[in-house]
Amino acid sequence: MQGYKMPNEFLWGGAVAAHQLEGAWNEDGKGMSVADVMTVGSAEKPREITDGVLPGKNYPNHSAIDFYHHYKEDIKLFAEMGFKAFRTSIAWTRIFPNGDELEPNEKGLEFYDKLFDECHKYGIEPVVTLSHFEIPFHIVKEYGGFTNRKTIDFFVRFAKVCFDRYKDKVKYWMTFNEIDNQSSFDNDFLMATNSGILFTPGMTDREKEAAMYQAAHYEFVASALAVKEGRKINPNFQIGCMINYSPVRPLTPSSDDVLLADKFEQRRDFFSDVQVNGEYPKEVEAYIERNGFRPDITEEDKIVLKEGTVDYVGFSYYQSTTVSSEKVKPDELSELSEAIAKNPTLERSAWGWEIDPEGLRISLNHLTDRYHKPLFIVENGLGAYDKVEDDGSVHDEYRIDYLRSHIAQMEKAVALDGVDLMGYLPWGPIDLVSAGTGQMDKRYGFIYVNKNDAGEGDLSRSKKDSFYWYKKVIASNGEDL
Ligand code: P53
Repeated sequence: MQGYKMPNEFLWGGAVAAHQLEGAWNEDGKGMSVADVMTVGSAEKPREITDGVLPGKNYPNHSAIDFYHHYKEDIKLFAEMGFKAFRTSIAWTRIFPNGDELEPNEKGLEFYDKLFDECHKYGIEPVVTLSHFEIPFHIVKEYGGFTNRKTIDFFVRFAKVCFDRYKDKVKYWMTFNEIDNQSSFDNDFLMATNSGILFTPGMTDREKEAAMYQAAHYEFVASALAVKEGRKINPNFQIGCMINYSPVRPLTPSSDDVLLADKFEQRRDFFSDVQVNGEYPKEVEAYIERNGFRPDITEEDKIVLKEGTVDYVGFSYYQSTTVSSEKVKPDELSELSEAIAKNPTLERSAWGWEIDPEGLRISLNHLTDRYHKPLFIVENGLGAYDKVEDDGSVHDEYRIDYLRSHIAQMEKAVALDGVDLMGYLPWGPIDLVSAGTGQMDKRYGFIYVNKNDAGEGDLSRSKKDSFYWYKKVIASNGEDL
């Protein structure tokens, strides 16, 4: 398929997160993170979050794909595909094992020195997320995660240490991964991963929602303070926010459905609104007030938010969202997922995620209109079951189809709609542990890793058909799809 050429400096590559591929969960002084207490689940069964690491449970992130010891081999494969950029995160617990120490763990810092050096060896630009679902479990247990103002200081200390150490190796940063996921505040997994919150049994929805607005506020302040510190350390840093973007549409043309879609969007975009504009949007301010949530927001916080706005908007795109006022009336919207209806025009993945390539072009246009900032697609992709043939090959044409159709829409947004896009980093260029289900068999990779949900396999790496296809896309700078 014929595509449009992207600008010369366009960052083609891929994206991962430390806890989903590194393994080595307790090596070289690493502490226990919230990801280390999550068991394996499936499309039907949610992951269990246990109280510490318990015997007899399967915790897939503990060993993952052992990138900690395989990173040289893996980066070499990324280089072979022609990657210009590689997004990963720094595991907070490698640097501050408990989170509240004053001094960092040197061994942890050394690992990322080696990793970033390895990237630069091939001219690959690291793109780094500071907090990607990896908050230290000690902060969760002892401080209540981000419901506690003290956690701001722990995060900012961590951010400063990373900025200082890697100031000449990393230019592109993001503060909190998919900070807006917590808008689904009754989802235990998303609250634990976003904000380090474990709800006590019997907590009401109102209490959960109040906790979410408090935690989100402290994350905004932590993010803004980090941005300010980062600029002092290296004025050339580009520091972005990171949201899980999903354009919202009404199921029918009724005014109630349209208003509901608008309310949904306002409540969901609130997170990036604050990080880009440095202030709360009117609708959410009114909503918080009307519901009496009373988060602790000081005058000093407001100044910090204004001073620490982000340089770009990083986002993941997997699917669009369709809402119906048959599910919830616009004025009664609180937990967002309650409003979601199935879109009858779209196909779904084996995990029920709706496939909507045009939604990516719509997203790029919406975000440009809303924020007037450079955008960066830092996740996109299809989780699928792969079949390994007798000769070891994987014919993943479904993955190629998904990515091709999305890239084609992305290219239209750049070439026809004038969107300022920094790059495209599809999720999981190498198979890794799924965040949502903990599975290995929910695969995104161009590179197959021999390991399954039960943890069996020799971890050997091999190239899928999509590997050769993506290599060609990058070599042609997007023209040859
Ligand atoms: P998995 C929920 C909804 C959308 C994206 O997801 C999400 C999640 C959390 O599962 O996560 C992002 O692995 C996230 C990655 C994650 C990826 O999407 O559940 O930033 O860590 O792996 C894909 O299929």
